[in-house]
Amino acid sequence: NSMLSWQRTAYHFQPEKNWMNDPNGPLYYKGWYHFFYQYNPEAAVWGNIVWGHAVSRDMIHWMHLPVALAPDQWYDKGGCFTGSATVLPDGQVIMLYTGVTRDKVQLQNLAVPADLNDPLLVNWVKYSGNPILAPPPGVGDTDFRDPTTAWFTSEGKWRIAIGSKLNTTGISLIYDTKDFKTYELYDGLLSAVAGTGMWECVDFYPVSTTSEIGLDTSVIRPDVKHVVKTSLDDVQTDYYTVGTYNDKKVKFEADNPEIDVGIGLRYDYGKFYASKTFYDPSKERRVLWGWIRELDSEFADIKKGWASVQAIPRTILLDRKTGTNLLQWPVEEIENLRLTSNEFENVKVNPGSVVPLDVGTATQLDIVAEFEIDKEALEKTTQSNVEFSCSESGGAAQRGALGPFGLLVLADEILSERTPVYFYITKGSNGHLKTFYCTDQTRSSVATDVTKQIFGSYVPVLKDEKLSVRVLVDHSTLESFVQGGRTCTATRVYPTKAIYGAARLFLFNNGTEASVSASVKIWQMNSAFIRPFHPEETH
Ligand code: DQQ
Repeated sequence: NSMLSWQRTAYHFQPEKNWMNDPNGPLYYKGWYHFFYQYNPEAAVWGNIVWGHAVSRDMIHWMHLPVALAPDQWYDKGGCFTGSATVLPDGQVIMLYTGVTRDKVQLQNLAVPADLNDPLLVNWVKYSGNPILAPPPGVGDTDFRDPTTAWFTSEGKWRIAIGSKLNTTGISLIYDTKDFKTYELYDGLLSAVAGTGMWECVDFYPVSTTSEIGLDTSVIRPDVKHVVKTSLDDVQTDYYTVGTYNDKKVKFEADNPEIDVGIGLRYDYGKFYASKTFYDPSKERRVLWGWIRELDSEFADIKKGWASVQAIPRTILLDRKTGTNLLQWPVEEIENLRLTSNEFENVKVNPGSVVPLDVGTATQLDIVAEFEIDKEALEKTTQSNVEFSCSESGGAAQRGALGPFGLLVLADEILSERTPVYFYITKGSNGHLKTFYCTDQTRSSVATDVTKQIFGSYVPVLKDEKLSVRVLVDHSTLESFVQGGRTCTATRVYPTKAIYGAARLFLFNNGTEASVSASVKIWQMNSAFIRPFHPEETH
């Protein structure tokens, strides 16, 4: 086990051992952030699914708690699958989750805290009337899961959505309830998109069009838009769309049907799945949790004794400059882990060059970088690589006129391992510029049992904006937030040489025409305390 311990992260949430997947039921209660997650207590592979539970004051330092929900009833014998929390105005906490029977039938269930006076909500009670919902007629027994947080309707009821599919159309069913025990199926769908397959972990929430304040799930006002997110089972990818919700018609409509949920925007262009938001009333923000899976082999996971991490929770806002996409940014508390910093200003990186950034060990970093491309070269360049896409390109080794340029993270001194994270600009014959941000893992590790892809996407860059990126490096976990969080890429890398004191950081420019000027600030990051359950510590 210890042989592979360098891959363990220092400030991303992980259980002490074994398998973890989806985030479940995040909530804020009496000064504590609660985080639950799909967990196999017995092995580093998926199975025996229970709800792991941890609490935190700041979503960075954690204390593990006993398992909150385990399969001990006929309706969840096959596993306690994903679900969501609703904190009611009177303080009651409602947990809805999917139970799977021995025969794999998916049923919805209700659980509540055993003692609302316990801020840690250690013990949970399953409702005696469970299951509260079975697949309705026409819906497959194995296509009915992951209830959302409830929101309040103008008729004075609570409403939830549940993901499913009809043939190959992904759908979200709608139920109304007064007491969370009995439900009415609405005979229409919140949303449906042909060809997207099974919708897992549907999420639905409002975002403000006028301020940077996050909103409680029930807020319906003229100055909000709504977001629907779905996790597409077929491609294991989270898609969202921004649109309008009509409470009376119980209908969500995407602003742009061409980028409807499941076919347009992604939260993240790396490996980030089964995500879920919650409203944090203590800081008036909406926060997104997402699961980053392993990209090494199952054999390696078993050997190292654990699998998966959670992404750093992200604050979610509507991008009011574009109006069409969200902005995601690591919660501000992560900045409390920042230790010493190094700053490099206006470093010139010429075409075809690599520049070391001497920051010492480079395995736990928070990097903020800005790039300016030489204006003259930018103008002189004629048409260049209009058909570019990160995943279908040759990666950082493929030279264009205006890129790639960016950083080499988790690199060793001689670059036998390195993960380039970079911008790439294309230019149309009409002079139109398009910017991409990619993460190239093809040279990230000499290990052979690792999936090595090139991730990334187009990113909107508005007039007068500099190119900017924030990169979190945490051993085997890498997260990028581009242009203030317009596009993100979370992934896992498995260097064998670029570890601990041997890991280095570089700037690079593999473009052929333009030099770039880079300004970079780099913080060493402290490790988070993620510790076992000590009840006495909380009094
Ligand atoms: N994971 C859970 C399901 C969900 C899927 C089972 C998404 O409830 O649909 O572990 O990763």
